[in-house]
Amino acid sequence: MTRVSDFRSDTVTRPTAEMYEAMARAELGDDVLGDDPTVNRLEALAADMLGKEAGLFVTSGTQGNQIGIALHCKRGDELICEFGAHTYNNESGAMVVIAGAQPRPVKGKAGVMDPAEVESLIRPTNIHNPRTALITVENTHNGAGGTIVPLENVRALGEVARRHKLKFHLDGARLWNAHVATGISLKDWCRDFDTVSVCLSKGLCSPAGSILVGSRADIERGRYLRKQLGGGMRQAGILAACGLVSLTKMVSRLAEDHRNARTLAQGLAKLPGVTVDLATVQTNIVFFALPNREKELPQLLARLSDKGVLALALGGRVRMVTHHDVSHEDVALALDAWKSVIG
Ligand code: TLP
Repeated sequence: MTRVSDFRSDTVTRPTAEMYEAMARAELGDDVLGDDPTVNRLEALAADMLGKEAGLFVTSGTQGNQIGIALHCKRGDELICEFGAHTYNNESGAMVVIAGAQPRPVKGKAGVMDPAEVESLIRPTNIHNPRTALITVENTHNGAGGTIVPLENVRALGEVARRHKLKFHLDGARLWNAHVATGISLKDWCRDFDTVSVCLSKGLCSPAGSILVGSRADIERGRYLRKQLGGGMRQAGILAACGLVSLTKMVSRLAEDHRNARTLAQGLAKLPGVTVDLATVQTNIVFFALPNREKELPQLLARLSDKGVLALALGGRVRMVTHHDVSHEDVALALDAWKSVIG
């Protein structure tokens, strides 16, 4: 069988051997009744690591974000988010359906919004306007290429939110990568936010699951919303056992993924007709373009796949993501495959 190097996402990883063992040994209960000890441990650990009062194990990053948004926005409220945000572009319009909130996107630079611009978009109170209720940030920013939203920017946006009594939510699906790349503690990254959603299945090898953290009161209400969304899982300790391995063993190794992404990006930049903005390659995501060959992308990716390398076409560009299950050799293989496919 040909070896497959799957760079489509850091969600494609399989559970590690330690996770399979943890699943087999996990102490279980019924989490809807609140007595699954493994889920309770995971929620408490995540809350502690991120510096918040409480945590809620949810099915996915989308569910974590949407519960966060629904906690802070009433029907008809508006939230300010970055133009390329996952919550705005890739969550199937959920904020409109679930919270009933409408987005006010702001075009950022590499995913970073200008605090003055954000502040200028906050609606004055009158009967014509929707009420601005929430500012959201995505860190790292997937659509911008895994870029890090700098801490000073987070602080400045948090300041705007507080000044206008708005809530502040972080889509921290890949906050781990920002933490490892900068050395800034998770607690520091989370300090300004009311709620933070983090993923266990992106880069950290868990098969499923995310955690929403925040105040005890928000998380209590979040538990109710999770039930409404059908996210109440019973012996969820099976999954939480993997989550505990993710949080305790899998975070620091992300540095290796970052090194592999850099090698991949530098190699791609040397190929004829490939455009990569190396400045945006800050963590584990590489976006690149093949100018004037956008229409050929499906065929090029199919030929790449015949060579055992998988990548994704997103918005006219190619995205490749490094993770636990692709090695330095896979990167070399991918570069060779691209070389021959590009012709
Ligand atoms: N992102 C997926 C795709 O949906 C694009 C990926 O392969 O990167 N926030 C961010 C920043 C994300 O990148 C994702 C997943 C989510 C939230 C949603 O997580 P899930 O898929 O668990 O709902």
